[in-house]
Amino acid sequence: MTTNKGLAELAIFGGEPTFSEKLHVGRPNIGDRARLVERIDNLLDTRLLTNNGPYVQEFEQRVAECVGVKHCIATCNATVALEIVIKAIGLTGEVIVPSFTFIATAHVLRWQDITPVFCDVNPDTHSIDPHQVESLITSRTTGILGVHVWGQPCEIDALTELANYHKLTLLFDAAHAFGCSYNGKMIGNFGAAEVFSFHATKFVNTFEGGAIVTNDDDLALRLRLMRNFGFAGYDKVVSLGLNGKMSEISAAMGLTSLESLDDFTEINRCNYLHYQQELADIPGIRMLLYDEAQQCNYQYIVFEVDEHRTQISRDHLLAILWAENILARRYFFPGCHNMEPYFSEIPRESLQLSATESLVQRVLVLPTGTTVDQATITKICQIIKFALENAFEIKQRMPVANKLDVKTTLF
Ligand code: T4K
Repeated sequence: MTTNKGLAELAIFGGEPTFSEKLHVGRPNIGDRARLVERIDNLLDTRLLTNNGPYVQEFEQRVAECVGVKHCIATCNATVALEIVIKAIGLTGEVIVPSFTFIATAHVLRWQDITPVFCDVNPDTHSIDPHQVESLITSRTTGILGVHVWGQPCEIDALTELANYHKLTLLFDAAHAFGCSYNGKMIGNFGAAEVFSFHATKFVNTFEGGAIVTNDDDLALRLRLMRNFGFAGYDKVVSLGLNGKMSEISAAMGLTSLESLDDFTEINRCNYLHYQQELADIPGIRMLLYDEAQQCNYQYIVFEVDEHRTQISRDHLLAILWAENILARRYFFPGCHNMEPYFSEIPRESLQLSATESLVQRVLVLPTGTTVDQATITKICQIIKFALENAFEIKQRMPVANKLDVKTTLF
């Protein structure tokens, strides 16, 4: 697709898709395949498949070293990690969370009969707004669960001050933020504990996986017990617990992935810079910029589409991209408060989420990672530029964007 071609060549109007294979947001990075296979061979030979085996222990050690934290407790995924840490800390009543996050952040609270109290975000950074957090604190509030959305740290100092002043527990959902820093200190060292995700779609992955990191010795002990049914030895159960263990094959993938961490980050950074260069200075398109003075993993390429200036909506653009086999995503549409069970339970008038409501209509996340090269990014950006240059005619020819059916079949 070049910008001097006609509208009819857009796949949405019947042209050939620009890409013959689907381009995904979150296509997994693999790393050194031979090294992974070697590790898998070894675990098959030793028949140590799970239950805090040697790979899991080594993975925990490596993660703790990367982050500079005392304890890392690896888990089967970040959702279970959040559930365990919430239980271990004893949160109850109400916990303040952003609505602009993946649904897991809210569900882990509600799963334990804790009310997630949805807070708005700063429209510039997309992270929880500390001013509104303060206004949402009630006598039932026991904690604040901040989310380092896209790997951008929350306003940690302000949240820490608030939590200390009101004697609340501060936790961070750092699912996106492994390998990122705040004021020179690695994410993982803040609040009572932080939780990383190593899901397949994260730049460092363990197929499925997560980890809780903390500098609190007592908490770490309780977390370890709770991750393994509360077992403190054979036949000895000393606390409530569940099965939150990471398997050896996941840890083998994690170790292999960590060995390529610098390469993955550098590829993400180059892709980020390339998108930035291609789509700079386009009216109505804002790229979420990372603070390059900090360590960043650059794993999400996030744009906001301001329909008033571009003339076509984010959803029009999304449909155009999907037709070209570019499976851009509109994370975190429609916002947790608009998903069940929250949508039916929470009275609309009690919510003040104007920045969130606006963001869920504007955010567009584009593909990056090791499977995306710069030539691909150039083509993606050409389509976006072409769509914006021809916004008026495209809108005439397309059905109403919110009636467009974005297919859910991804493979
Ligand atoms: N907190 C936050 C803030 C989070 O963002 C998340 C997860 C969590 C907590 C919970 O973490 P975990 O319990 O998952 O560890 C994806 C991920 O599934 C999810 O982990 C992630 N956040 C969320 C932001 O994104 P989906 O529903 O978009 O995933 P899915 O299946 O559409 O995958 C994205 C694309 O990646 C697909 O188009 C295809 C491609 N893909 C995916 C997988 C799994 C592959 O090519 N191969 C694969 O194996 O949620």
